[in-house]
Amino acid sequence: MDLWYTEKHTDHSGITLRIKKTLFSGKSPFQQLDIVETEDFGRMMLLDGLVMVTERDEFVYHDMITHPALFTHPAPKNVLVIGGGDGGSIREIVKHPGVEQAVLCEIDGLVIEKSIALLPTMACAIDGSDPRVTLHVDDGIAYIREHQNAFDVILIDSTDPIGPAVGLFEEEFYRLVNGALKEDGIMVAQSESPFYHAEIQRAMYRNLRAVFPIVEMYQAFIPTYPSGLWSFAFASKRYHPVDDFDRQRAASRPFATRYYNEDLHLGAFMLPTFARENISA
Ligand code: AG3
Repeated sequence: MDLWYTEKHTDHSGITLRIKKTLFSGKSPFQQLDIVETEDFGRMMLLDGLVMVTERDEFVYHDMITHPALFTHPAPKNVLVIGGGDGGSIREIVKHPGVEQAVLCEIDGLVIEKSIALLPTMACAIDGSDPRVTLHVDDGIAYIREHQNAFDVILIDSTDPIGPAVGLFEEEFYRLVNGALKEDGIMVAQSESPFYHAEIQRAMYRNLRAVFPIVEMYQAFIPTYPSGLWSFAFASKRYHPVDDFDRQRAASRPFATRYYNEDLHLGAFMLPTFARENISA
């Protein structure tokens, strides 16, 4: 059978991947979840028809949502991930030996359950094997409200601002995140494609700047996301990701990375002009 899946990025373009077979397809109270086997990108998870991760390129996203903040903060011990039910972000966080507590707060228990069953290369640290990791199946906004002044780093590993993730792009939420961070804390949030999502970026960065003194955008190449050019928002109370970066500490990291490195940490914050303009105040 000749089976292809298309995620439309606009009404007239998108990405198309050849599918070998469907491993899971079902609906949770929050969204449609599908996990399929592709020909070129390994297993792939979709939420409401949008590509969340593939086994082949998830290393880019998960290196880049985690390591820039964890190597900018001088000693991150308590780290929270909102969303990220596949476990890829937690897998990277626990590679840092100084991390004492890694909390995952994911609204959709089905995503966690099916990731543990079908995406073991990503979910390997949320399967109960690491005592530093705790899982909460809960609304991230409610969780953050109840855990003020508790974290060094908070990562917002969300889907697009439609469906359950809408509130994670609003100023009120960023205020709660700011309060949940310690006095020198850092937040990183996935911030969509500079190529396709200029309007979302403009609103998101305006909201972040209303709350955090330091707000920077950085980029990564993620082939299966809209346009391939993806971005992250770095919002910080004290440390600047370039000026306060300890290159030597990142260079002597005690684990291997396939995308992140000490040069790329700096390069990722250097933006093409059109991307800069998306977020110019
Ligand atoms: N977070 C998904 C980013 C949004 C992708 N958007 C899209 N395909 N339209 C992924 C979670 C990985 N832990």
